[in-house]
Amino acid sequence: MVSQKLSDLNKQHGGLKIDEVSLAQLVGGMRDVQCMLWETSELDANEGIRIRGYSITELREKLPKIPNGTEPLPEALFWLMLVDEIPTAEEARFVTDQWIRRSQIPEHVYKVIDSLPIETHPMTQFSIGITSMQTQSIFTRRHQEGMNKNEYWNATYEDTMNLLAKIPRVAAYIYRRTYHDGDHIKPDLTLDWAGNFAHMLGIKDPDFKRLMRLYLTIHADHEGGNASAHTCHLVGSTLADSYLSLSASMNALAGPLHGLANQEVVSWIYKMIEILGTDTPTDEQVAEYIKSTLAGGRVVPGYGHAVLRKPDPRFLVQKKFAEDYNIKSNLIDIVWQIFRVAPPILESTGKIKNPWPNVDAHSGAILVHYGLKEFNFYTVMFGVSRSLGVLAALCWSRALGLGLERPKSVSSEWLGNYVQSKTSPSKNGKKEQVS
Ligand code: NMX
Ligand code: MLT
Repeated sequence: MVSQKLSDLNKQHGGLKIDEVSLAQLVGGMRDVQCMLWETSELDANEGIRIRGYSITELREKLPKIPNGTEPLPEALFWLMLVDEIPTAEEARFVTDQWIRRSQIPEHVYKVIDSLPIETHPMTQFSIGITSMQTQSIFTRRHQEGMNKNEYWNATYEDTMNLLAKIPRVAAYIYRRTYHDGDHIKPDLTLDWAGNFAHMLGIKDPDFKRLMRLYLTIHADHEGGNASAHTCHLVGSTLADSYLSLSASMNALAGPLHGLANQEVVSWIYKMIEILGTDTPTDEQVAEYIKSTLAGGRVVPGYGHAVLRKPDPRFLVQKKFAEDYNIKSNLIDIVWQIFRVAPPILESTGKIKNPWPNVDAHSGAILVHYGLKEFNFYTVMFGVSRSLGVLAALCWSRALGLGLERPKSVSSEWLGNYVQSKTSPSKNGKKEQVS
């Protein structure tokens, strides 16, 4: 068993050093420091994400689909993350059925969301909606009843399954409330998880259901260090249940340097179109716009990454989807034009480590094509998908019995003193060097 193996490793080799931390890493957001366990995926700087060993291209190809379907089922990805095996079509169907059965939302959740001003950002509504469902937590109830720690995994699994079943409904409710005068669409219980989400959003094109299957698969997991995953892990490590851990995770995703970038990309492009007065700009005009963004001390949204050093395969697979489904629009052309024009400009700054697009550079333009134009909602869609990865990982953290996360912090004064102690002459007259 994985948990036994881990505990044996820890007992026998607990003192083994697996990484070091430099001062720059401490100050600079802990890039690359290997200090957390995450079972479901691993990120390679050049190859991109592998979920249980499978690349984005392999997932698109190998995961089960609906009968005669073309895109992977996110249900199947969830099974893969949890079980470490690609499920059969029947096994994926089992997950779909479970989520249909568990999808009823308590009435008070709608009331909580409806009590918020209509202009409340959809991510805020989403986070509050998830928190308000915490009344349903099996883990928290059983913990109060004195649950044995060996049962934590099971209670977390039940909460996770209940929560994932409900997430698309909450998200669609927020969308229809905010942008369609509360004209809600009943779920279609014959559909798969992503297909039903597309249906409840109210976009009728059958290809949009296909897009949602792919979209909800590719945004699900990006190893453990990204802010939404790490937040879920940290909050979960206090034995907060799946609901509390996920809503915290969604608050991290709502930041502009993280998931909100998908919203920012589209609004940034629209601003360019407005300034230039054309949606067919020349390369020179796009280049000028990028340079003016940089000169204004702002980031170019959708570009750069804390780990990746090549174009994000999640960007490339969305480009491929647009090509496969023959999706054409001026906005998509601009996204591809920026892909051509931006990297050399970003590279020429000499400081941006990755001049290539990330997942968020492409997603919005395809959504606009299908009529989902309200870009403030885009991060909620990312969040629906990210729920799969962070909650699968939370189940694993419980199964492995991982403890409270609590790193050591130091002050800048401590750091200054430490540097001095390592670099100033010691008693024997020699300088100690920091390695
Ligand atoms: N535009 C302008 N400047 C950038 C960009 C960019 N796209 N990317 C990095 N830089 C700057 C960065 O701000 C930093 O500047 P300074 O030294 O003045 O503080 C410098 O380049 C070095 O940063 P890196 O080490 O290359 O990147 P880091 O790991 O610090 O940050 C991101 C990673 C993703 C936060 C950064 O690339 C960024 O802000 N990108 C734009 C926002 C975005 O697309 N976020 C979405 C990420 C994916 N997701 O979904 O979460
Ligand atoms: C993600 O999907 O979480 C983003 O690409 C950010 C990251 O991995 O750091």
